[in-house]
Amino acid sequence: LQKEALEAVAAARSTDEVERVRVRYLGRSAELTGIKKNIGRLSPEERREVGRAANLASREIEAALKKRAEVLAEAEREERLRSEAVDVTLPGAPYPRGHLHPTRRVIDDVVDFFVGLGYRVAEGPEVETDYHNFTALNIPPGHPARAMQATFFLDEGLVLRTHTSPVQVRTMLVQRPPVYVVVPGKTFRRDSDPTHTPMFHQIEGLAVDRGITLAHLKGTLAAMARHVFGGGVGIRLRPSYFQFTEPSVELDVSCFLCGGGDPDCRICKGAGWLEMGGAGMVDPDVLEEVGYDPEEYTGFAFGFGPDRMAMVKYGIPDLRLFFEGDLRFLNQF
Ligand code: FA5
Repeated sequence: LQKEALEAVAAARSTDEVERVRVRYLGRSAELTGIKKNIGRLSPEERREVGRAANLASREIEAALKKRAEVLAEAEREERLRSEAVDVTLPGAPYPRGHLHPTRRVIDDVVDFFVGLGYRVAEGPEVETDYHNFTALNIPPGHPARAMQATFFLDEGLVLRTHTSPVQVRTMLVQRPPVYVVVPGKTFRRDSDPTHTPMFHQIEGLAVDRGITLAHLKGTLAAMARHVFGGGVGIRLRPSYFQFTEPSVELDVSCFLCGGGDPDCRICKGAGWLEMGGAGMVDPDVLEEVGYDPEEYTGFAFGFGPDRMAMVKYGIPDLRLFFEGDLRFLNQF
């Protein structure tokens, strides 16, 4: 039995195997353990003899196991060191470098511009109350203007905000004038075509102070357009309508690629002008709603679509490309 055990120890190839041999020959149900347990049933002479032999065998097997385990553990340690070794002289694997999404670049550009003018960045929730998204902006329940912004309605008077304008309301409710904020964020509408996606971005701006006029709005937007699209561009304000501004305008930027008149222009198709977003003088009703005195304060507000601005700036024909995550597209920027 002892010889067999010692052979098994010698044959063990790993510390795990050594442990299995130990269980097999010295464990609780091993043959040798059984012999020791039953020693009491033997005659006194046999008992002494068998006891001595069994103890000797145990000790020898134990010693052999210990020695074998030490040798194998050392070998296993060396093997591990070898396999985990790092060759510091090998050239490094190139790590792919990320970069900013085109929309993010436009947002950063616009926000930088307004921060430079002294505006503060404000943010608001993407899940918005019906009150902030519509009612406080002069769009009461049942008003047809609600249907124009294909809204994702949630439970209990909540919506996914259809524009960043509710942040105007949130800002004015907690701050007294003067207010100068710029608000980048995600917005949501049930839209999908080459120039509309269900999730898109807006950048809102709001300035409320004594003596603010439409001329301030126009000068600010013109400077912003030059900052984002380059020195040569001009802007145009077209009459428009929003419930929360009066008067309201639509902002166009002159085509910085062809300047207008080139029917093959990949950006403006010859129109010469590019639509950027809406703006206007804050409606006195909105100022009253947030507790400002419209006799004392006036303000302007605007809301652009930076995704559209990025389309124009980089000449991209389909907005949906922005949100598909295709690296062949994204790696071009
Ligand atoms: C508004 O959302 C107003 N809140 C803007 C505003 C703010 C007016 C402050 C006055 C004062 P409008 O629905 O036109 O306006 O959207 C503004 C811009 O968001 C559009 O010009 C366009 O650039 C962008 N936009 C609207 N819907 C989508 C869409 N589905 N996908 C991508 N861009 C969109």
